[in-house]
Amino acid sequence: MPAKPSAPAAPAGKATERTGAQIIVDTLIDLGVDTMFGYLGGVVLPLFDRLYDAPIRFIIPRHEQGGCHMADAYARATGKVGVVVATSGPGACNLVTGLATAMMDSTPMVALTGQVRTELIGNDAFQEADTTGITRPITKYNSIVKDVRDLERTIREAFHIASTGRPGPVLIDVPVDVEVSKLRGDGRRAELELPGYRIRTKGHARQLSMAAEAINKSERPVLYVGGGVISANAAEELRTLAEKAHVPVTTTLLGLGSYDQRKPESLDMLGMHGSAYANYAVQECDLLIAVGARFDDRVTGKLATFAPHARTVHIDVDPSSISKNVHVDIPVVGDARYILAELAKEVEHRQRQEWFDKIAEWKKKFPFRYDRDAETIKPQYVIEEVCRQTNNDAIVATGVGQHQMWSAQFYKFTKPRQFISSGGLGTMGFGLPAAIGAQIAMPDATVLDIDGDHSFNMTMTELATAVQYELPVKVCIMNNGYMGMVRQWQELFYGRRYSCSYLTNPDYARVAEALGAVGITVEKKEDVPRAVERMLAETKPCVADFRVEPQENVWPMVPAGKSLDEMDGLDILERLI
Ligand SMILES: Cc1cc2nc3c(=O)[nH]c(=O)nc-3n(C[C@H](O)[C@H](O)[C@H](O)COP(=O)(O)OP(=O)(O)OC[C@H]3O[C@@H](n4cnc5c(N)ncnc54)[C@H](O)[C@@H]3O)c2cc1C
Ligand SMILES: Cc1ncc(C[n+]2csc(CCOP(=O)(O)OP(=O)(O)O)c2C)c(N)n1
Repeated sequence: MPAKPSAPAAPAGKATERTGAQIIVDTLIDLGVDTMFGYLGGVVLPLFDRLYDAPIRFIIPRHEQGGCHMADAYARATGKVGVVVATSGPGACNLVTGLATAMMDSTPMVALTGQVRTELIGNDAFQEADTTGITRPITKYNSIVKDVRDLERTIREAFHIASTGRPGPVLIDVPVDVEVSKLRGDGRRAELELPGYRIRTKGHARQLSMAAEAINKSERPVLYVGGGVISANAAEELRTLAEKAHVPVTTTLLGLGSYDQRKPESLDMLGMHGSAYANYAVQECDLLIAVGARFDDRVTGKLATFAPHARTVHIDVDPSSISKNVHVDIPVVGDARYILAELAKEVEHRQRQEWFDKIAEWKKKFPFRYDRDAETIKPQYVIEEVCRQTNNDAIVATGVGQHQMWSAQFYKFTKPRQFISSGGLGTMGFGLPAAIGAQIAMPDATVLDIDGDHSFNMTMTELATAVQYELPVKVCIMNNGYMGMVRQWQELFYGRRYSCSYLTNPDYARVAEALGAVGITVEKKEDVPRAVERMLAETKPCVADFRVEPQENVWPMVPAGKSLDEMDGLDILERLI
């Protein structure tokens, strides 16, 4: 267990009188915060006044949801805690989707919300909402500070909780009277008060040995790797283990980038829209080594028939994740980085020729494919072209839907923190603000938002934010006119009754131009490479509207409730040879 952190001694000169708002700003700076996102309102004006000349870069979105996704993506791109601010009532309520998104995907974030005066709480005061009540189930922890003496410690606790163990969003609600009340000295600083909050990082030595022994004995092992390996910064340790023991690696949607997909051991993504070779390998393996992955139903399909021949090792920092959905034979509770490094010391190299030959056959028979000869623009083609022209090196954010799955299938990721997507909540509208947050974090990187038209519609107003802060984000809209993923389900499971899944879209290039960005419309297949080149060369935010084939489907697909090896679309993929 790591040493319990304590609040550091007060910096010199702080024995003077400070307001709550000043304490917030001083504490954030002391915690290393240099960038924040958020929106103004009456009860946070004291805080914004103190931020006016603070050495913190403040990004104002056009909607609090956008700001929350920006802070989330900033955290995903850097591993640091993302910080978002909102006013009471409507401001705080607008954070709900963003907090739930971060909670589902275990992103370290701190949200600071203003609240009405302490004595008015519960009185239906102007712009009052029960923020802690509303956000309790969608935060790792939340609290309201009613005494300025508790403010600094509570903020320090929030950062500690958000960033340790299984990361997650923490919300601190601060009534405006606490922001303006004055405190001489440092308040009730002492130790962080977190009884019951214990993180196990090292794992049990015996369990570790059992896991290593199981790997050494296995003829057909598979590493099933999730977002936990990325949050643990354990990609290097994963590579060492996989190469040393010679074990194929499949990742979840959120684990993409934790293992270089160009390597021969990579099986790409598994699950509902994962590769056939990953899904078959999981169904036939004799040992499944899950690392920082949570056996989501999009991954397992029908639980009763998931990995039926496998013993299961599960490495996870959160004990409540273990045996939650799938029985685990060898649990190892601890930090993925430490555990993978320890395991690598104990495993032996084995050739496993038969196993790798079988996988090679599946890979040859069922690669991700699409009709390259089609006359229309296939979305997969655009994504492949974007991947080629960015040398597999861009940061890719997405919305939710078919384009998200094609991004996961056709952009080959090589490093962690490169793919930023809402997996657990599946939040349409995440893409553009996420790209903005990532671009703020990584000013020199090429940052793309590969988006669906309807996902983009939800938060496209944030293009104005990208313009204001001169962020060269590139938005590639896979414009099929439909809510494509919904249309696919209606085609396959609702007798092609396309109820309400088609909407009229604006001319996105003109919308982009009106907001001060660059707009490109691409209607012909032969124009795709040049359009991508132009988009990548733009120094302003750029929206490229690719008018893609409207009826394209994502294959393979494990229909909900089916086993992982009962994939639809394999015949279609085979015919495309
Ligand atoms: C339209 C749509 C389709 C989808 N289809 C697929 C699909 O086909 N395949 C797919 O994989 N997903 C798919 N998803 C995403 C899916 O819903 C889940 O979000 C995803 O599978 C969860 O990934 P994960 O298991 O890596 O979990 P995460 O949510 O990333 O959880 C991380 C796990 O790691 C643990 N952890 C965190 N930090 C550490 C640490 N330091 N050390 C050890 N453990 C740690 C956590 O406790 C947790 O258990 C889809 C989503 C959408 C919206
Ligand atoms: C906020 C939100 N509302 C509804 C949904 C349900 N949903 C999932 S995918 C989808 C359609 C997405 O359409 P689009 O963004 O155009 O992407 P495409 O599937 O066409 O690539 C919908 C409505 C969701 N995931 N998020």
